Amino acid sequence: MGNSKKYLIGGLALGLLLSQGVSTADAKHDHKKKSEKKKSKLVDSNKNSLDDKWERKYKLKGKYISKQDNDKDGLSNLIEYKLDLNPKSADTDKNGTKDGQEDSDVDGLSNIAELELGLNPGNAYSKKRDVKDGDLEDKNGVHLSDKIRELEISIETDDHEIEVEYELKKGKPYVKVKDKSRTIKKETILKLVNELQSGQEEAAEKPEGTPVVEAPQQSPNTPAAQTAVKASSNASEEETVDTEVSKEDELVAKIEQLLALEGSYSIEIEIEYVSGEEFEFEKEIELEDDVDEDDDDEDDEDEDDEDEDEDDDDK
Ligand SMILES: [Ca+2]
Ligand SMILES: [Ca+2]
Ligand SMILES: [Ca+2]
Ligand SMILES: [Ca+2]
Repeated sequence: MGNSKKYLIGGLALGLLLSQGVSTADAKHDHKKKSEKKKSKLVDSNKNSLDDKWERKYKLKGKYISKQDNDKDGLSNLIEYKLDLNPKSADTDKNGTKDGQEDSDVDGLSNIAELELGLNPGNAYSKKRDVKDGDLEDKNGVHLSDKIRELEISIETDDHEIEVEYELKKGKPYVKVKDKSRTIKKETILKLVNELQSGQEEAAEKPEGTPVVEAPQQSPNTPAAQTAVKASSNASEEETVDTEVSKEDELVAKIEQLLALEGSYSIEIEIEYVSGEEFEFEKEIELEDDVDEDDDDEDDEDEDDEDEDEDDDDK
């Protein structure tokens, strides 16, 4: 079933392709059909680059609607039209990923990131014919798909608060720091982002690389080798989980070191990569010196015991 459908579509595309150049007895008929199709395909009476039919379908009116973002998903109506998305739904396919963070052309970069980087979100090879947009490198040799698009960090210590915002705007980094202790510089945040971007690559390659390194010493045809491969693939699953957990700790450690944080603090982090991948967590870091609740707990227990004794007396 699936296969025959595929062939049918393939045949149709080929037919269209041939009808453009080859002159046959049917050519005149085809041409008429084609121009009719073209006519009904794009009528743009208010010249805003949006098809009238499409505007009617989504009840969008006015010359200037192409630049508007009615569903607040980060994509203008014109981009939604070009990518065949719903301009009135922030998550067209309802998979939990907003249209802006979707990767419509599957090149490793989210739609919104491509617009920020001046690339075409509808073409996986919009810059170089043989390099996918996500595999392009920036001037520091970082793959575009590993880059951070947005980073937000909030830190609360005993005596001050820190708010950090980093964003790629038109391909350029933009940093905002609110720091009551006035010790954190924008350069520090840029350094942090650079470290996170290069660390991202290592973390992603680790789980895939491990089984390949462990397996090759034995001949792959022996049962023992097959077991070994099986075992190591199981191990890599566990490792993946471990990497996820330690990624948070690694990140906190890096931030603590770079921002020279001391004592107990709470931290909230939100990262969105250019790939559309999002990462979010919060953590409380408590120094052992600051934990003095043990005495209080013991007191509470004593009180509880007394209460129970009293109850017994009453009965
Ligand atoms: Ca939109
Ligand atoms: Ca949308
Ligand atoms: Ca979606
Ligand atoms: Ca893309």
